[in-house]
Amino acid sequence: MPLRASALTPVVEAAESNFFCSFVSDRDCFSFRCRKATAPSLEFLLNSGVSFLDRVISHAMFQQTPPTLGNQYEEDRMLRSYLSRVCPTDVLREIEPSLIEMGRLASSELYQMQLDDRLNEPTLTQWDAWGNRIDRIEVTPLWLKAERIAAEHGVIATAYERKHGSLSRVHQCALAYLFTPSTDIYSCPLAMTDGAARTLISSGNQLLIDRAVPHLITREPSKFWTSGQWMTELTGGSDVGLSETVARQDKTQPDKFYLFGRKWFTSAVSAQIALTLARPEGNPPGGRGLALFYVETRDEHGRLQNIEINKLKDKLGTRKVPTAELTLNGTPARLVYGATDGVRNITPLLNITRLWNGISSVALMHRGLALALDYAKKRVAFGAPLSEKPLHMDTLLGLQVETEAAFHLAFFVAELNGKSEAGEISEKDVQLLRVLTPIMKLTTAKQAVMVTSEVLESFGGAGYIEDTGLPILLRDSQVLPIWEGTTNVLALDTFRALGIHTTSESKGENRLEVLLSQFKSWFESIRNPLLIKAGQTAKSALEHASHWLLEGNNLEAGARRFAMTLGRAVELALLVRHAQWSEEHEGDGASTAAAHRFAQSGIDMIIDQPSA
Ligand code: MFK
Repeated sequence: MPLRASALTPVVEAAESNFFCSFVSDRDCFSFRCRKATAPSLEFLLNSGVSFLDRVISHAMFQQTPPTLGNQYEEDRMLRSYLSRVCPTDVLREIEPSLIEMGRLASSELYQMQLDDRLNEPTLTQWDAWGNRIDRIEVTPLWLKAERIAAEHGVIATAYERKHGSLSRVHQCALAYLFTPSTDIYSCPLAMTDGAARTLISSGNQLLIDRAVPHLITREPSKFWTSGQWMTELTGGSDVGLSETVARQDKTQPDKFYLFGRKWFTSAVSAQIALTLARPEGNPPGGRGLALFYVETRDEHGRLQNIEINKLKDKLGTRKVPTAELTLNGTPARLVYGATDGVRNITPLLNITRLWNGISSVALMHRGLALALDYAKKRVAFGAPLSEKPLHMDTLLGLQVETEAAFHLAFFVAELNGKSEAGEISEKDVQLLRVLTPIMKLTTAKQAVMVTSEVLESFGGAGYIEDTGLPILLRDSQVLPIWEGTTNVLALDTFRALGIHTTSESKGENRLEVLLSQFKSWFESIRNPLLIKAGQTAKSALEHASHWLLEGNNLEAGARRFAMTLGRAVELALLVRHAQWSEEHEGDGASTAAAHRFAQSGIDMIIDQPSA
C-alpha cells in the first residue's frame, strides 16, 4: 500500500520504556516503534512529520534483493573442472576466451534482455492490407539478437571448423550450454540447424552440401541460415511412418519434387530451409516408404514457396519459438539421399537434436541453481540467510548433484559425437553413442523438469511469479521430455539400439556388454573407498538391469524403468570417474561428495516380477 505521507497525522503512545507512533489518515497507516529515550518529540513529529516519515519509511520498508548472475563460465566449477580433464592444456587455453566471453554475455546483456523481452512473443501476419497472403513471421528482439550472437560466436560453426579435432564438438556444446539459458530456446533452431548440417554432410549429396552447409555453419550473421525439421503430422509425432505428405516428381527434372500435405508441429518456422519427410507417389506405407527432402522455404523474392502458415501454436512454454501448423501446396523440394527410408535417413538429425536436448537440460538446471544459490545468500528468513539453513542448502545440494550427474552424461555423448565426426571413433564407441543418445536424452530431460520445479519452490512464492523470470525455467524444461521423442519412445529406442526385440525368444544374449565393459575400464583407476562403493552401486544397477532383460518378462512395460536405470547408472559411473580425477588433479572433493550422494539417490529403478 503506498503511503501518502502528506496526509498523515501522528498518533503517539508512550509506555514505560517504549515509544509507539502511528501515522494515520483515512487511507494510509504506518507505524514505528523505538526506545523512549530516542523518540522524537510530538512537536517535532507535528512540524516535520512528513520528511521524518520519509526517512523512517526508506529505512523500514523491506526490499528483497533479487538474485543476480556472475560470469556463467567463470563461476561454473562443474564445467571448468570437466574441461580441465578432457582438454589438453593448450586446447583449454585456446578455447577459454570464447567461453569466458559467452559466460559474460549470458550473465549480462543477454540475461537483462531476456528479462526485458519477457512479454514479447512471435507474431504471424497472414494477410497484408491489400488482401495478399503474406504469412510473415516476426520473432522477438531477443531472438534477433540471439541469432546474431550465435553466428558470430560460432555456436554452430565451432563444431564444423574442427580446430581441435574431436574436442571441437565439446567446445561447441560448452558454448551452447552457456548460451541457451539466456536466449529463450533459440537453441531450438540452432539444434535443428546443426542437425541439418550434419545430415546433409553425411548424405554425401554434394549439390545440397555446397548450396546449404556453408550458410548453416557460417560465423557471418548476414549469411547465416537456420533449418527447420518438419516431421510431425496430425497422424502422429512419434509414429512418423504414418506421415501423409505426398511427394510428386517433376516430369522434366527427376530429382525435383513438389510436396503436398500438412505439417502439424514445425518448430521455428522462420528458418530458411527445412529437412522434411514425404512419401513419393507409388511408395509403400511406413517409414521405409518415406523419403527425406530438402526444402527452401522462400524464393529469391522472399516469398514462401507454396507454403501456408495456418497458425502459430499456443504452447505451455517455449513461447518465443514460432511453432506453426503448415500446409504444403506443391512446395518445391529435393531428395537428400534416395527415394525411400526417410525415417532412417533423418536419424542423424534426430541424434544431434537429442544431444542438444541433453545439453539444454543441463543448461536450464544449472541456470536455475545459479539463481537459487545466489538468492539463498540474499534471502533472510527466521533470523538468518537461507544459505545458513541446513535444510534449504541440503535441498539445493540434491539438485546440484542431479545436475552434475546429468552434465557428465550429456557431455560424454558430446565427446562421442566429436570422435565420430572427426573419424576417430572405435567400433565400441559407435555402439555406445547409439545406445547412450536416447538414454541421455530421456534421463536428462526428466531431471531438468524435476530440478527446475524444485528451483522454483526454493524461491517460495517468488518462484511462481512471472516477472521474476523464474517460471519460464520450468515451462521451457517441460518440453524437453516431449519433443525429439518422448520418454517412452526413447525407452523403446534404447531397446532398438541394443537389438532387443520385446517379442523375441532370444533372451540369452547379454545386450549390456558394451556398458559393462565400459564401466570396468572407467573403474580401473578408482582408489577412494567412497568412490569404489559408489561405482559398485552403478555396476549393481547395470547387472540388475541385465538380469531383468534375461528374464524377459513383460519387457515393453518395463522399458522406461530399464532405460532410466541405465541412464542413472551411467551418470553415476561418469561422476565417479570424474571425481577420482578431480581429487587427484585439483585436490577438490566436491565431485566425490556429489557421487557419494547421487549413489544414494535412486539409481536402480528396475521392478522385478514377484517370484512364483
Ligand atoms: C533444444 C534442443 C532440442 C531442439 C529440438 C528442436 C525442435 C524439435 C521439434 C520436434 O520435436 S521434431 C519431431 C521429433 N520427432 C521425433 O523425434 C520422432 C519420435 N519417434 C521416433 O524416434 C521413432 O522411434 C521413429 C520415428 C524413429 C520410429 O519410426 P519407425 O518407422 O518405426 O522406425 P524403424 O523402422 O524402427 O527404424 C527405421 C530405421 O531407422 C531403422 O534402421 P534400418 O532401416 O537399418 O533397420 C532403425 O534402426 C533406424 N533408427 C531409428 N531410430 C534411430 C535409428 N538409427 C539411428 N538412430 C536413431 N535414433
